[in-house]
Amino acid sequence: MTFQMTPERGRFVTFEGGEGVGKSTQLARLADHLRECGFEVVTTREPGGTEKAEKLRDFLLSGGAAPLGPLAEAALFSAARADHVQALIGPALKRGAWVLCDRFADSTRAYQGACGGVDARTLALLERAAAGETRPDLTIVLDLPARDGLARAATRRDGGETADRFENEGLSFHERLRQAFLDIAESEADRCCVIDAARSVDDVAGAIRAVVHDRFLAHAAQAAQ
Ligand code: T5A
Repeated sequence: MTFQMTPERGRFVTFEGGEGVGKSTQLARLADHLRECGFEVVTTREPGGTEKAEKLRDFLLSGGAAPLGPLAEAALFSAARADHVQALIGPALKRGAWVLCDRFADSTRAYQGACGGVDARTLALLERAAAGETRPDLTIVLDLPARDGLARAATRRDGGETADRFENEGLSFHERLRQAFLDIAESEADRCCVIDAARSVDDVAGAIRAVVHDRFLAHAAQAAQ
């Protein structure tokens, strides 16, 4: 089905969750589906998405900022986010595109906040400075036991990648992380939707498509009839 209606401002959908839960896989699946529906779709990721932010990504994920502590890391993730929002996400939303982003500010709240100990008020200030009014319309939280996500991430690395700064943390860190994302989803239930990521790629993709159709496309489909 092709949808004729383009919203004045595009839709901003973020994918969140622990390591290896399937965010990149599912983001690509949803992008394909939305393009088949006739929408312009921009896919991107954090940290990264722009040339300057990708440079910060390399530094952060290689562990370069780790000795400075979680507050410095939060500030650098936020600096990358500010450029990303200003140069890529904001303009795309303004012209009516869908933006699908692999991680966003919830990752800072979970990794540097809940797991790193940076206080919520400081993170809220950083979030506001970096993203301003640009907030996700929908956040898909992919939920999977930490051990299973780490095993999936390790399988992906069989291709030759090495474990990054956060994949190297212990299992208890990743279990706290999983709970942190569930807590965020519970506290912002209007924005967030938790999806059981333990199922097959096709089943998870179907569940995400159903949420997106319910939230954004059901009205457009009726209007187009
Ligand atoms: N970070 C990020 C912060 O600390 N603070 C921040 O503010 C931000 C923005 C980013 C790191 O930075 C941290 C968090 C992260 O540690 P990254 O490389 O983007 O690093 O790492 P992740 O986001 O964790 O991405 P991963 O690639 O590890 O995991 P994904 O994207 O969740 O999983 P995906 O799709 O690559 O799948 C992993 C493997 O599982 C398979 C895939 O084929 C792949 O091999 N798979 C499945 N297998 C079975 N069943 C399914 N349903 C499957 N779905 C996927």
